[in-house]
Amino acid sequence: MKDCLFCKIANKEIPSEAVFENEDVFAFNDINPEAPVHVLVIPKVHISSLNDVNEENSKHISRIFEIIPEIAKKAGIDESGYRIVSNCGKDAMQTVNHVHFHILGKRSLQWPPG
Ligand code: DGP
Repeated sequence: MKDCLFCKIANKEIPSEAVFENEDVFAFNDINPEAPVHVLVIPKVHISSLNDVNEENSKHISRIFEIIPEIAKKAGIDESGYRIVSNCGKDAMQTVNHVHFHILGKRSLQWPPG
């Protein structure tokens, strides 16, 4: 999608610190890390939010979950643990309208989130 920040990051029009890439998925370090490990994982195709996941595009989301263990292992958080977050919409404070999954780790995380 033309004016989408994360489409531009996935297309390398905007630089990022990439940590993983395959034909469907791009993962990069969050610009404002909330934990020592804070990676964002996105589908390369534009899907605005979790509300727009459907039977046709859900394979791009499942690809993300196939590679999360690999990213976690590479980041050294597979054994200590980590949290996956996807903010959807206003109340959850989604700020970028391209579905993304935060991987947060390497510190003790609180529950419930604010
Ligand atoms: P959310 O609030 O769930 O929509 O999270 C969006 C995240 O995206 C937020 O943690 C900051 C991150 N972010 C925003 N702009 C950029 C950027 O240009 N580069 C990178 N690497 N991360 C960004």
